[in-house]
Amino acid sequence: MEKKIALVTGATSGIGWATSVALAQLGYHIIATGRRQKRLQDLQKEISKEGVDVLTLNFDVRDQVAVKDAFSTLPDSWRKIDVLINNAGNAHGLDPIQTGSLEDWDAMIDINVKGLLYVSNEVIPGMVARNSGTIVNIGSIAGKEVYPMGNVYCASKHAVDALTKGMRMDLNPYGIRVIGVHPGLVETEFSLVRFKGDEERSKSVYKGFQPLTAEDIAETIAFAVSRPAHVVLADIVMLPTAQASATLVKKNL
Ligand code: NDP
Ligand code: 8X3
Repeated sequence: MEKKIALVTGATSGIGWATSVALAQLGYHIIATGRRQKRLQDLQKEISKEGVDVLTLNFDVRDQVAVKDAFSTLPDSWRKIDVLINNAGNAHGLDPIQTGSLEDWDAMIDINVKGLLYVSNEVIPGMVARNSGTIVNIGSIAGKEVYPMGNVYCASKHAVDALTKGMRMDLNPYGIRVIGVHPGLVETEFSLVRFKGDEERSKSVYKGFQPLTAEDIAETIAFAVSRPAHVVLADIVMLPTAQASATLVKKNL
């Protein structure tokens, strides 16, 4: 088989880690990216068991220069990226708009929106030149609905949804598939980051019902990516059965 390469951002944890493993199991060679170098090394060890090659790139998606520099180090044999998983992202805080922190707002807009664009900007020209490729943008139920105190996080994920649709239109002439995956509640490090390391508060988000796992999402991404070239699963909203909307979750507490 011709070498197929998938690049996953935010591969050091949660959905990105599980997706890197799932795509390796499909035979993709993996470019795993994130800020935590030790985690990237651990992932590299785990994925190597699947018999594929793994290359790690250590950069902060907020840093435009660092993104460019990281891509410039890619050896020629790793430049033909077939699949891009734009996954890096987080919520920072859960506060009403009147008391929200500017630092949190900057983080969410810079990482979830601008970071996704910086990475896409490095990968899309190659896909266009080759008239092929698959891009998966990880949005959220927060990109389909707004919930109290979700304000800026929801705005950032609505932007991801808009960019997904825009990419699908602009890249349509080149046969590039663009897929939006919009999960509801998935138990990862997401809430730990949102609540700034408060483990108790973070665990309470997932109490009383069965949340999705990172592997549930990864399995769906792998399924979408592995459809025949003429099929695009354009817009996937994936919720735990206990969740009916962004705010309606059946909990047995
Ligand atoms: P995690 O916190 O477990 O993972 C987030 C990943 O993003 C980490 O690998 C982290 O890597 C990376 N990341 C964060 N900030 C940066 C940055 N500045 N530069 C580079 N990488 C960064 O959360 P999830 O796996 O749950 O989140 C993955 C995606 O899924 C996000 O886009 C999130 O918004 C979305 N999502 C999550 C849901 C959930 O309920 N968990 C539901 C819907 C969507 P590192 O810190 O090493 O840089
Ligand atoms: C993560 C899901 O509902 O916590 O995007 O915002 S939610």
